[in-house]
Amino acid sequence: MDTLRIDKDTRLLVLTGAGVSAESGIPTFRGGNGLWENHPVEQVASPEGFREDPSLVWRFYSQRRAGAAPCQPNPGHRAMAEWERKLGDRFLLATQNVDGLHRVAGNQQLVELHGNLFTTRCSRCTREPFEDRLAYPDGTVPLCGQCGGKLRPHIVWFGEVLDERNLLRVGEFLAREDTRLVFLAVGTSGAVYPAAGFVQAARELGGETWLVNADPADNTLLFQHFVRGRSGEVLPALVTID
Ligand code: BV8
Ligand code: ZN
Repeated sequence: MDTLRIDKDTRLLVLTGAGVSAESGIPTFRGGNGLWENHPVEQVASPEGFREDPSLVWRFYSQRRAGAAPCQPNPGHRAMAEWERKLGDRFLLATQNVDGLHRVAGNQQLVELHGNLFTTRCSRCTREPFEDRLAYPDGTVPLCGQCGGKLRPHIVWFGEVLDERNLLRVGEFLAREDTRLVFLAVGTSGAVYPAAGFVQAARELGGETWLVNADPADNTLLFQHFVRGRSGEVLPALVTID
């Protein structure tokens, strides 16, 4: 198997998707054919879906909270935490996952591009998003204690823009000139933007590009290296850090 060597003059940007949490027992999007109870995920994970049927959306997220709560990081998550410990500020992890397992594994230089499953905010007032691990009973739409508005998961839905600060952090790490860039994508089908566009940006900046995935992704051809396999098995041995 190819190995990815990171020397003293190199920085590493990692992008992860649902595939890295599959071995922790969290279903992927592709695995379910993009469907949840026959609803296209884009439908329940969208502002339109919430406007039309907020209790359906809360049932979707409550089920995912209940499903994800007992799950633990796998060797793939732990390998990325180890890389951060060794590389310090020459490491950044951007995830599309909302399960929070990277933080549990110990990563702190972490950008949760699409939000967090166990955080809630108000859809009306500007109160701070807050930790909320509750799985609400079917049909319940929790209301805000401050303004009475509907509460919603603090998650980036389809059709909603990502937090500018998160995109800026990734953009600044990509554009640094003090070291050589390596971009590694893991467990992602490369179907959802803007995350799926990071590899193109890395290439344009002369970065070396790697993909670790169980199957070919929609953008496999944009990567110089494709290691086919399960991230929990591949990642621990993939990277050597000088
Ligand atoms: C936005 C939170 C401004 C919700 C998510 C450009 C072109 C085309 C479309 C667009 C575009 N720009 C914007 C869009 C629209 C849209 C988009 O990309 N649509 C797609 C479907 C075409 N993007 C947006 O709406 C974004 N907002 O751009 O705002 C705007 C708005 C409108 C129009 C223009 C601009 C917001 C996107 C974020 C949406 N929220 N998640 C929730 O989780 O509930 S996205 C969600 O789906 C995930 O976070 C993730 O991003 C994506 C799923 O992809 P993956 O994580 O890759 O998972 P998947 O199951 O697909 O693949 C898993 C892979 O792992 C597989 O390949 C499998 O082989 C592999 N695997 C499995 N097991 C393992 C493994 N690999 C290794 N080891 C294993 N064990
Ligand atoms: Zn409120």
